[in-house]
Amino acid sequence: MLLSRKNRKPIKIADKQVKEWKYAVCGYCSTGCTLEVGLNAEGKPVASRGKGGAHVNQGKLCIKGIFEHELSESSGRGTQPLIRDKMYEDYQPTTWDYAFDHMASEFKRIQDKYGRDSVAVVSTGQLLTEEFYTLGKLVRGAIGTNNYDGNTTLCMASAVSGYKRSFGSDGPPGCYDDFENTHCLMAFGSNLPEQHPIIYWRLKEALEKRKFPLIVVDPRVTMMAQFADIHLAITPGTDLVLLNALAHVILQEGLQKQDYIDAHCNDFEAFKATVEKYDPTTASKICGIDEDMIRHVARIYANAPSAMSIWTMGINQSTHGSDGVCGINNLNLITGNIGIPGGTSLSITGQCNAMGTREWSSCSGLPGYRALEKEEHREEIGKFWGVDPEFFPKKRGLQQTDIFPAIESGQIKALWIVATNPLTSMPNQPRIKKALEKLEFMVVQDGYKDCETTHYAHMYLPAAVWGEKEGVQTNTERRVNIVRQFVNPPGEAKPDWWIFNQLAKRFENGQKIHFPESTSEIFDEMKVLSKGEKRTLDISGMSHDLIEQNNGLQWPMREGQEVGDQRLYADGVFQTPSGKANLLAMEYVENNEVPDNQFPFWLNSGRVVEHFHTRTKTGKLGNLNKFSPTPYMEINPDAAKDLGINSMQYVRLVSKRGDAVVMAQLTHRVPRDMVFIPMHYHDCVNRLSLGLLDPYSRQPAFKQCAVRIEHVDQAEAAKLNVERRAY
Ligand SMILES: Nc1nc2c(c(=O)[nH]1)N[C@H]1C(S)=C(S)[C@@H](COP(=O)(O)OP(=O)(O)OC[C@H]3O[C@@H](n4cnc5c(=O)[nH]c(N)nc54)[C@H](O)[C@@H]3O)O[C@H]1N2
Ligand SMILES: Nc1nc2c(c(=O)[nH]1)N[C@H]1C(S)=C(S)[C@@H](COP(=O)(O)OP(=O)(O)OC[C@H]3O[C@@H](n4cnc5c(=O)[nH]c(N)nc54)[C@H](O)[C@@H]3O)O[C@H]1N2
Ligand code: SF4
Ligand SMILES: [Mo]
Repeated sequence: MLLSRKNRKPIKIADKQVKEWKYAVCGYCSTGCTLEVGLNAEGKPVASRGKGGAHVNQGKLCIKGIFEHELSESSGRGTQPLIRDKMYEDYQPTTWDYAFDHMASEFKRIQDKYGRDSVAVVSTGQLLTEEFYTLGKLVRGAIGTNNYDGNTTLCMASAVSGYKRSFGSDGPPGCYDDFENTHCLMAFGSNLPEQHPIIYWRLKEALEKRKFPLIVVDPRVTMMAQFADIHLAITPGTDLVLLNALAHVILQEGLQKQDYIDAHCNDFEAFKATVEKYDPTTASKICGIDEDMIRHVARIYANAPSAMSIWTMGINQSTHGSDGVCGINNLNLITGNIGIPGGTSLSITGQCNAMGTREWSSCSGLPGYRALEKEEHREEIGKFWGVDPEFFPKKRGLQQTDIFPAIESGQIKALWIVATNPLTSMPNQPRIKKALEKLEFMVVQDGYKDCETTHYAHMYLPAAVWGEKEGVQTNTERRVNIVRQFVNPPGEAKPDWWIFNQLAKRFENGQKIHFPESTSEIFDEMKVLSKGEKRTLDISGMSHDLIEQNNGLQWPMREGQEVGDQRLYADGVFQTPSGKANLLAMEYVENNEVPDNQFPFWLNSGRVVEHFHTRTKTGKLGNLNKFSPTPYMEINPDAAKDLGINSMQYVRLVSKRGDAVVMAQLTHRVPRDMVFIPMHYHDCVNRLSLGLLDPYSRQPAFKQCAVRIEHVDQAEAAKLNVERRAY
């Protein structure tokens, strides 16, 4: 029955009774949306809203941001330090003092017995930048192990490596405003509408004002591909071939900016000789893209007054991830598209503070993009911290993906995991489990005590998470923004920086080095270290308060500047010894595990909009988890028909490493010879993945391996799914 207009009840949004709004930057992805969290009269977070006028998001948030305040009441949080003698025994509560004493004494015992590097530390892209700096100081300056890295090796390592090889330094050179200026955008293995929804919104806004071609390279028909003008459904793992072929066409047709190349690039001749071999006819047979389409795209890109490329995990997580990044940089260098409005190589970063760890954690060297390999940098930091520079190693140690094999081989005996969940997120999980069982001592420091990796530890340290501590994060466009504390951590959980400070006191050097007692003081210390005429990473013009007043500030921002620089390399001067960028000549080597008769499907993996990573957060929020609570795969309906698989039926996937049971979702998003599984579920995609490593970045090729599909008993599979999370 239709209600008359008079009787209609307007939709009423419940009044949340917000008494105060607190400033924060989102703690999920690297877009860096500014938001405000509403507190009620009791100080309880009851709402989140995008901050109007904030440069990045202008009042908008995606679904994760909208419900972010609900995290303050989520289950599974750790409230006191826990300890046990042996893996698999029950944990017992302990005091912070005992936990620190025990941890330091175990680390020292193991270091005395097996050498300093037998203790490994693996961190994250999700701490505050001040916390990263403090952890680096503790590990490099006091504990003194060289086997120190972060989960960014699973994520951004190829981008970092590629930037360093091409431009002499890390640091994304572009910004979101480039969308407003560009005349062509090419996106490689990046699904913005789901993974960076507000960056996508910025792109869409720009496209609505002024149309320009959008070209998407992805083997799946992602949401981004559906919005594209041209979708290049590339054969997995072959982006370098496409990139070399695009360069081939540009040089052959004389479309390059020769003046820019002559003035600002090294090694043009060697580069030219290599790409000469990648003619579109040959390339198309490898990368699966029609040869005329390759020519067409090359012409559009090179003829645009300005053109930009963005990329994310489809490039980085590959056996030639670093080469792929350099290939993108090559393309932009030869077309003169670096450092100009709308012309850039912009790596879309992953976690909320993946940039902060690259800049300040000392994982890959020393703070502020300094290198262990450079004597002057060791001297400078040694003097600044008050430690003997000889205490520092002279080159970088193992990365995360090499640390686990080193546990296997007995080289590493103790492991400290900070804010990452490798049992779910590392490739080849069966091998990771076996490695962890070999450790003499393992500590997990996480906001959630129920994260899967805790099952393998001897000690668990409860950390404060987003909104329970104060400090900065850097987003994809080098914008530093601040999270203010708006709620207290539960029970005895403590901010990570406080935990690092307390542990430092238990080490000889740690007693000599100054560890400030607040994050704003830590930030001031970083400012001093960032100063320098030639340094791109200069934050000396910023302060916590200025950052909030401006809704985030970009680096470099030197003392005296009102805001930071939007772009790097606008002057065409790069961070290499010659000041010129390197054009890199790179051959494609076929080295993936590819489908065969026994394992006929490509296994691709990635993300969906409602979940974040291993679901320690989003799996707990009904408003997000309800959209995809069950592990599933995308499979093409034609392939499903051949195998007799119906929609919503459970199947078993099998690879050479292991097996996983998932539900089938029939969709044309994937080609007939590929399945796609969201990475978010435990005991799922990474039981199958191989994770061959890129030779430069050591990043795993999560996106490529081979599987077969088998039928399973439906009732048994459903039961397994209920039990899966409770193990
Ligand atoms: N909702 C949500 N957002 C997130 C995250 C999250 O967990 N959830 N995580 C954040 C983090 S840490 C990251 S790193 C980013 C990741 O952001 P994205 O990289 O955009 O996300 P993915 O889904 O991992 O992978 C992107 C695409 O790479 C494609 N791909 C696979 N193989 C190839 C290939 O050989 N070549 C090309 N060109 N493409 C290929 C896949 O089909 C997939 O569509 O997202 C961030 N944002
Ligand atoms: N198959 C497959 N695997 C993948 C990927 C893929 O595309 N496919 N992507 C890879 C990528 S790009 C990434 S980035 C990784 C992510 O992999 P992980 O880093 O393992 O994922 P998270 O679930 O984000 O783990 C972060 C942990 O930190 C905790 N935490 C959050 N905030 C804080 C804090 O402030 N302090 C402390 N101490 N703890 C905190 C969370 O509770 C969580 O347990 O996964 C990788 N694995
Ligand atoms: S786009 Fe990223 S930063 Fe913005 S609200 Fe969503 S998860 Fe947070
Ligand atoms: Mo990531």
